[in-house]
Amino acid sequence: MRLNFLPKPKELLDIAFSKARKESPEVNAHNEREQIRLERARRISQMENAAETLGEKLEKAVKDFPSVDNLPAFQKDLLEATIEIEKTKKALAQLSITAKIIRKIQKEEIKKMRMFGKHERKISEITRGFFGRVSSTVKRLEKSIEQYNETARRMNELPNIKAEAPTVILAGFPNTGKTTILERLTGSKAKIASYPFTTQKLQIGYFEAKYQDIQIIDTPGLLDRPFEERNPIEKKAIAAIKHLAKIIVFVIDPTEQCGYNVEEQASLMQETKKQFGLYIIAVLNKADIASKEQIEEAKKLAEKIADETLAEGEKISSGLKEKIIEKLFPKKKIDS
Ligand SMILES: Nc1nc2c(ncn2[C@@H]2O[C@H](COP(=O)(O)OP(=O)(O)OP(=O)(O)O)[C@@H](O)[C@H]2O)c(=O)[nH]1
Ligand SMILES: [Mg+2]
Repeated sequence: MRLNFLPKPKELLDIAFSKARKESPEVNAHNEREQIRLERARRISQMENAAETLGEKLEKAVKDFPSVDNLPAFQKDLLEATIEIEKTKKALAQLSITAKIIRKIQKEEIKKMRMFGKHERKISEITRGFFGRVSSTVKRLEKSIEQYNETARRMNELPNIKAEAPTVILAGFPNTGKTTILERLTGSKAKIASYPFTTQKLQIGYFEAKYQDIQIIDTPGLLDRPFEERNPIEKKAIAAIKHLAKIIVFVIDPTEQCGYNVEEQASLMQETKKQFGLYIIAVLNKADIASKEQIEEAKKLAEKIADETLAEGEKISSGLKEKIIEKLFPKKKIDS
């Protein structure tokens, strides 16, 4: 769902006031008594109309806002990485209170109008009083509206990830073949999802197993370098991914064409294992162009860290997909 933004206070007031004016235009009666009666009625209806428009807009904004606490943990964590949830809750409360205050002002000023609006000057004075009070109340919403819009913007750009799908995360240095493996597994070009805190895009693909979508996520720029280089937002993103992932597929390039030697690659895998504490499948990729020795050396290092180690390459299948399915849906032992 896409959240709409709220206009700034001044704009909000303009919308409500000009609508009220338009819907209750000036009146012309034949005698003074009638004129006063009509003018009073006109002003009352303007007050009602303006208060209704403002109250409705504010209440709708609050009602439309999904409860952050009900978001799937992954999305909640992503959101928390970029906004302050408490501030958003306060902003929503402020919008809601303001809607109530406006309705209260409306009641008070209409009551005043009915009691004291006996001549033209008094009617204008009460009308000005109403619009003045409402204006200053709405103008105090400046910060809350900014916060509302900022959170709405962040929520609108949360990546469209299936929180309930079994998920595999790809990790490994750049150029080791992560995206290639994602495409091999899913048999399609990866979908690119926006990613709320960096310029990076998540790459997401799916394959079906046991009548379910298995979700594969490649996280360029996030899990492809040592962890000490992370800024606080990236650390939160990693925490978010942790909620989601069941398995890490760590891609190693035994040919070292990616620009990192196998020791460096193994050490990043060790860190990844420590960070996530998840089941790790090491894929020794590019087996079609790697020498036997290169594969052996990478394998020796990988096996010390990974739970499983497979070698694969172009036209060389390692059975990675089957391993993933096996791990996600372990066969239950049947007692006889
Ligand atoms: N020969 C061979 N080349 C491969 C294999 N897998 C990937 N490559 C090549 O390695 C290069 C990098 O592959 P990518 O899949 O883009 O690697 P990546 O890990 O996604 O890289 P970044 O997105 O930069 O992190 C590309 O030129 C691929 O064609 C393989 O199994 N065999
Ligand atoms: Mg890639």
